[in-house]
Amino acid sequence: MTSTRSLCPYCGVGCGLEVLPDQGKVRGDRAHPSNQGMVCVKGATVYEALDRDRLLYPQFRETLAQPFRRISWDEALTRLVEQVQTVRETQGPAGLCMYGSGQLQTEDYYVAQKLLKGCLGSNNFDTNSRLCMSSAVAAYTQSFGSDGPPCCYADLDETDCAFLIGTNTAECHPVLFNRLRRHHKAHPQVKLVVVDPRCTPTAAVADLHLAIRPGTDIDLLHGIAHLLLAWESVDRAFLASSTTGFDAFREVVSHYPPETTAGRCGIPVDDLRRAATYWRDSHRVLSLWSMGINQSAEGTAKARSIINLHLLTGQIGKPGAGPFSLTGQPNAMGGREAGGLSHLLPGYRQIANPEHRAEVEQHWGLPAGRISPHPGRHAWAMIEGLEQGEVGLLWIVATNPLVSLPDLNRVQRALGQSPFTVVQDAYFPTETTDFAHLLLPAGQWGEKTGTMTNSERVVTLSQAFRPPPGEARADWEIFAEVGRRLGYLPQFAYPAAAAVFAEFVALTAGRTCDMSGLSHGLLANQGPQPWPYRSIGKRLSGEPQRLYSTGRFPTPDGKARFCTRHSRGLVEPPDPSYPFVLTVGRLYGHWHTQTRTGRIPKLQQMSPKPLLDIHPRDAQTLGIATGDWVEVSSRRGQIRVQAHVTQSTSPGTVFLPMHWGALWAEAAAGNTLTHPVSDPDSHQPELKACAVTIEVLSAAVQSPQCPSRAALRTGDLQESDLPSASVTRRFQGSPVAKHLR
Ligand SMILES: Nc1nc2c(c(=O)[nH]1)N[C@H]1C(S)=C(S)[C@@H](COP(=O)(O)OP(=O)(O)OC[C@H]3O[C@@H](n4cnc5c(=O)[nH]c(N)nc54)[C@H](O)[C@@H]3O)O[C@H]1N2
Ligand SMILES: Nc1nc2c(c(=O)[nH]1)N[C@H]1C(S)=C(S)[C@@H](COP(=O)(O)OP(=O)(O)OC[C@H]3O[C@@H](n4cnc5c(=O)[nH]c(N)nc54)[C@H](O)[C@@H]3O)O[C@H]1N2
Ligand code: SF4
Ligand SMILES: [Mo]
Repeated sequence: MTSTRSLCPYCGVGCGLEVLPDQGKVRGDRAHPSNQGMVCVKGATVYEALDRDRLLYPQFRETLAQPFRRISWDEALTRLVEQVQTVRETQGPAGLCMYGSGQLQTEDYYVAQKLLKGCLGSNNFDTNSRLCMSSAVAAYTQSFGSDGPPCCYADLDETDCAFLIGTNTAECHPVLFNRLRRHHKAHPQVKLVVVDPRCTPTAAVADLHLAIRPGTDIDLLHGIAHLLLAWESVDRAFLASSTTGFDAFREVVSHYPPETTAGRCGIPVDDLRRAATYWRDSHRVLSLWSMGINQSAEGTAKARSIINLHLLTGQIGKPGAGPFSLTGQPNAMGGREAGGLSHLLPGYRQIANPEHRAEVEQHWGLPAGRISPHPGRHAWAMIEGLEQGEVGLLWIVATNPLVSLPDLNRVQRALGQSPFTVVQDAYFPTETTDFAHLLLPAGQWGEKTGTMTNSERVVTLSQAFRPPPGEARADWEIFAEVGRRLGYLPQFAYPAAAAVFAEFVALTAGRTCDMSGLSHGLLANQGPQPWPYRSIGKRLSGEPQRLYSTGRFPTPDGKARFCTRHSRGLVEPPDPSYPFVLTVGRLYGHWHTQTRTGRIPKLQQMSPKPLLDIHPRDAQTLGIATGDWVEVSSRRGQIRVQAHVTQSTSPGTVFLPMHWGALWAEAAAGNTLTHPVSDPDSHQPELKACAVTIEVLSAAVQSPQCPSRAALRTGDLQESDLPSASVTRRFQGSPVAKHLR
């Protein structure tokens, strides 16, 4: 039986998979350090989506009103290159945009940076990571002087107090949560605190659940700091040797006394005190956070306020402690390393830094001054650029923005007037392919060899085990071919992905994310490795890697910086016209816009339709029962879904899963309602909160169903095999299984 070592293409836990192509299935890779054989239901079933509704050939149409026609790769690339040239001549490089994804491999990312930022001179490369963890990047960079989560998964086994804020780890990082729960259960003194407006499966097993009002995280965190200072439970030595800005911070948190703070957060003051007591009494505190923190117009300050608590108590750089941002997508981390945001360059470098630009230009064999000194358009600025007629080419790769960007009606109008949109995806149709002029078929997981980095900085080689179907090609190969056709032959003469990786890691030498000792060969032979992994002075193998254990940070003075921002609250707080806060997030069994999970029967059956969670008290006021159709409206649009009356959400807050775009339900996309206002530092939009009103619908408008769409998505669904017995058994025994239906 042949098997191939691979990596789960879903979440940032980064579970190693062993693929058994002969049997058409996968199992957890016991040799992988990050999951040790565990997988969740998404990883276990991923194989099943490989051959469903794939985009197989390049297709083109002049206008969005026309049908697509199949064309050759040669014609597709000729048209693309012609458009690039036209835009360069008429609008300049600033008219060229690529919108990518944390689901690309590092090699894809790197070649795209070289093409856009290097050869074409356009820094307009951004990704869906802008919607995901850019606030964490900004927070680490501002507080520590560099990006990079300082912790590792072994910390989950060693902590005395896990402080989970704005993260539904049980559903979204299930294998990590199981690991944490094992430790929690085995050591009754270990505390698990969950801060979330909803009582999620994560919160359900916590020692303390703080159901704060959406958007009051900074109040809570400053309130905890206030108490720790009042109790003098701070690490004075660490404060003196390793931090700056403490006096200003103390002044800020003096405005957050317990009673006022608890009132603003909507929690009992005793619960606030208890949370602070856990911080005070625990030797090792590990904070985990994700989208409840990052997706906010003050996401950077929220994340930095978590980091503040670690600086205040010296809880960093030691086992079981530290501020740990959980990355969502499988290669969000690799994207950061490769410079995959519009203000970054490879190797955690900044566009704005002239030395960084010069280093990269030299590495790429380009003339000095080629890389523009101005950061490019971030995701939403690309939409604005389309509105203003300043974007002549939008090239969308491995993301489905017609579901995932905020204010979808506005996004549709903007894409509707795009002169030339390329969509490079593995599946067809998606909501976004409706807005494409040119479709390029991409090979996906298992069809291309490349690397990804998970939340704990472990780099894994994901090996191909089958060729791409039809005429699909690896993303990096498509970028390289375009580069060669534009005349950059030496820059894009890669014989294989291994050569791309070799060139990339050389550019990380001496940086925080130093991977200069890694290669595809080494990763294939020795398995996944965490960075830093230098070519000289090789890291100590077998030692969990933590950053900042010396108390020195990569800032000019070597000290970490306190964040001294006050809480501002939500951009769009509820008011009499729009009295509820809508929060949009995830369910265990689905992945984002369902391009894969929607095509896997077992997962479809787990969560067959979108439901709006509403608290019994609110449901009673509105006269809503479970199953009733409701219309949810914001200042930007309406959706229609069935209600699910449940205690799992707080009064005043309703929850909708993000997984149902126009292809999967008639009018249920949460982002029809959300607004695009974003954090000033990270430009991450406030996707977690907008004000809505809810109305019960009459029977006449119930259950809208469009037969063509229903057929489209169910046409080829077949009974599938269940995941392999060992995986299923392990999963059923896990805490997640017990809490998820
Ligand atoms: N099953 C599944 N797993 C996934 C994914 C998936 O699509 N499906 N996607 C992956 C990706 S890309 C990501 S980014 C991660 C996301 O992982 P998570 O961040 O864990 O998931 P979300 O459901 O987006 O949001 C987390 C929680 O934030 C809470 N929240 C909302 N507003 C606030 C607030 O103001 N304060 C606080 N403290 N909490 C708030 C919500 O109630 C929600 O429970 O998941 C990854 N894993
Ligand atoms: N309101 C609200 N909105 C949100 C969020 C939220 O919590 N609330 N979460 C945000 C976050 S954190 C994220 S990460 C985004 C996710 O949103 P998206 O990125 O839009 O969602 P996906 O469904 O993961 O889209 C990935 C696409 O890539 C394709 N694909 C898969 N593999 C490959 C490949 O190898 N190559 C190519 N070319 N294509 C491939 C898939 O078929 C799919 O179309 O949504 C964001 N939007
Ligand atoms: S926890 Fe994440 S990486 Fe692991 S199997 Fe599940 S989806 Fe894949
Ligand atoms: Mo994400």
